[in-house]
Amino acid sequence: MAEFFPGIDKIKYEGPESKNPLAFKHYNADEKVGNKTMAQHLRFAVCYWHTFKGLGSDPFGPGTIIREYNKSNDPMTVAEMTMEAAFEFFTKLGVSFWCFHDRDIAPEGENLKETNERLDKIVALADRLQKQTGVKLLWGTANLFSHRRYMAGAGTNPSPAVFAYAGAQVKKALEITHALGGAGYVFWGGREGYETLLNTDMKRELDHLARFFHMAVEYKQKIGFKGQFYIEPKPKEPTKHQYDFDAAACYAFLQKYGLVDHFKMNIEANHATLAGHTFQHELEFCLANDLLGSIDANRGDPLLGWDTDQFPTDLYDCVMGMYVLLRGGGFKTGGLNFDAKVRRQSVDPEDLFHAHIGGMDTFARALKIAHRMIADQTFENFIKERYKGWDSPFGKQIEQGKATLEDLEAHTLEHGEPAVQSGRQEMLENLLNDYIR
Ligand code: XLS
Ligand code: NI
Ligand code: NI
Repeated sequence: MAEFFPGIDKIKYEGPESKNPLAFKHYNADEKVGNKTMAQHLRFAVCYWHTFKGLGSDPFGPGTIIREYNKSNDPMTVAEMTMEAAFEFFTKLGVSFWCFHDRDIAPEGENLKETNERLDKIVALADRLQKQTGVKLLWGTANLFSHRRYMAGAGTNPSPAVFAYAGAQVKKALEITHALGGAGYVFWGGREGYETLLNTDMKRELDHLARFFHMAVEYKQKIGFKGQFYIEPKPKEPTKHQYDFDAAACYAFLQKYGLVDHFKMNIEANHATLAGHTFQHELEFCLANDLLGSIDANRGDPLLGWDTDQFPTDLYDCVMGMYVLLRGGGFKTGGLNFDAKVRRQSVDPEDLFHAHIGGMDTFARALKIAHRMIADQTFENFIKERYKGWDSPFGKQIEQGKATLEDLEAHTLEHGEPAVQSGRQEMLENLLNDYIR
């Protein structure tokens, strides 16, 4: 088999003192943090689309990156070489999982039948490589946003014919995810949104999207696919108004349409910031509502207002993310998928390794820090103390729904002006910085 990343060996852990850029300084797969190894906690996944199909194009110019595995005029040969390169990369990097869209791994044919035959061929190769290497599928998904037929959405398209095409595509994507033993399946609403209400029936589109999800749930059950379904919120891009704006909007949608038992969230850091939230906020909302599922690890740029999908290197943000995740008991079916791309000038294959090593090291540090924060209960104890009034008989009465507005009035008349207490934000921020060393 050809080697696509020659000169790069399996990436090793060399410890924080190492100066080798192609070694881990913090991620030590088998090292235990609490009762799980780092690998078990973090469940890193490499995404197929940015890492192997992304070539650095932007709105101002085509790709800048030339890869060996693209050097053929036959699209199926390219697909096969890319799959081989991908598994070489996963193995050398030492990740346990990968993620893909149907259209990342195999090119579309002349019609759906030919497209599905192409998929089957590549899936057979992926299956073989998974077995050879032990790398597993974290989740699969369908690309319902690139082809022009989906320009007005897939499950929300004004045309039932497009809705049907998308359904057929999801049917196949579920089958191949199942065949590859996927631990989950993601629905990101690529173009499920709108540009102008002058041409959009919002209510009808939302009803249709719910139907679409119900059909997917039914088919999942029919074929016995046990993987977790996730919705991935994003507020804008590509459409101006995405229906899956943030975790709260998705939760409202799932509740209204009776879908809440079938989905968790896949939270992407850069989507959270696009929605005007922090990564931590989105995860905390999921924790509060039993929606924690999986994570698309990346970051935006505070000076750029779009989904820049950069590799996560901001330790502070990653600590806050891990702090929520660990408090929620960690990943079950999910993992940390690097939905991130190297910059346009990072044209060497080696840059892919630097990018992932940096992201993995950052999350390994964040894991250890968050673990210590929780072991010490520093912030939890502060919060418990701050809310302790609610544990009094009066507080309990309210929480249990046994108090009326008249009771509140009587309490206030008796006790007078409530005492105020400091929120101690600066002290807590200083304490947090003591952990992040
Ligand atoms: C795009 C999304 C996409 C999903 C999978 O912004 O992050 O990559 O993760 O369709
Ligand atoms: Ni994503
Ligand atoms: Ni994204």
